[in-house]
Amino acid sequence: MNSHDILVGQINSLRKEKNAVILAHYYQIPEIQEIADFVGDSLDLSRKSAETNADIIVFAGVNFMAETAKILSPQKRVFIPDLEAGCSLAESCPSEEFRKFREEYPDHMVVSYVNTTAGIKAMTDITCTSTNAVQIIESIPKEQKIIFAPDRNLGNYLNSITGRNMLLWNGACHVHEEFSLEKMLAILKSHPKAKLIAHPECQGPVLIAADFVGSTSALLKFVETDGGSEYIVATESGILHQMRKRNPQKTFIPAPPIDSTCGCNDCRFMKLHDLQKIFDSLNEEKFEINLDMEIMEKARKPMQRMLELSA
Ligand code: CIZ
Repeated sequence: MNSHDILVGQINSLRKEKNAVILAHYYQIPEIQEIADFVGDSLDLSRKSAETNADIIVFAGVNFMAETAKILSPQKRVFIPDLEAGCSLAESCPSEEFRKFREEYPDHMVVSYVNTTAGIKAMTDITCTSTNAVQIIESIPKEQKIIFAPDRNLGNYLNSITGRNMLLWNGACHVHEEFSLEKMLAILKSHPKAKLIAHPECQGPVLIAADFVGSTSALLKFVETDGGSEYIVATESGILHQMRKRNPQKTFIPAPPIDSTCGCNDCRFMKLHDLQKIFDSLNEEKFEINLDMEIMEKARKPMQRMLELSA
């Protein structure tokens, strides 16, 4: 047995002994996706967190996702393998600044993307993910004014799809902002049969050039059902693992970032986790997510509304 198999064996024993589950986002490294009890996007993972009978959830994702699991399952213990796994998008929307912004528009309701801190969720009327955003927004009467936070690219895209004029918070995800349209067009030139598929957190010109735009789950579904054979994928590169696994006959090319030396199409926060840290998290019961009770109560309501609407 090699050291990887030994470590996986130890993780398996611990998760059984402690009645724990490992939830992993599609942006995690392949080794983690392979050992997780469940792999998915934020919406799937929120549902799993709310449903699981486990006593412990080890969340291989970024902080806001582990917080979401705690908010939906406050009686469970939720751990994140590396405490530094933040999210540039969630951090682009600090609570105090957002509170002031919201106070300037008292007649607007707040729709926030789940990629926010618990503090922002507590000031939100309904959350959404990139998978259900159109459905959530279309459930709101047309005359109701809306603030959308925190991603301006997703917000602009949603305005164009739904015909709304939502007021947008000026936040963005460092991974999706960094893709180079010029480099993608150059790849398309040398791979004329390839299709460009992009996440709606990408900038407008990338979305206009894309053959298909969707959340990670929608991108996965698209490549499984589409007749093409080659795809340039403009989102975090972790998703390529599931794409290749489910479609071994097709070719997937990660979209390049502007600065190719910075490796920006990998989220450095998502990629902080590894198998050893998952083992340590289970073994030493670290790092536990603890949130203020009042914030959790307030943050749960917009999430439950979202889950009910997208059931
Ligand atoms: O909602 C999520 O899980 C994220 C961050 C991306 C996506 O589209 O799934």
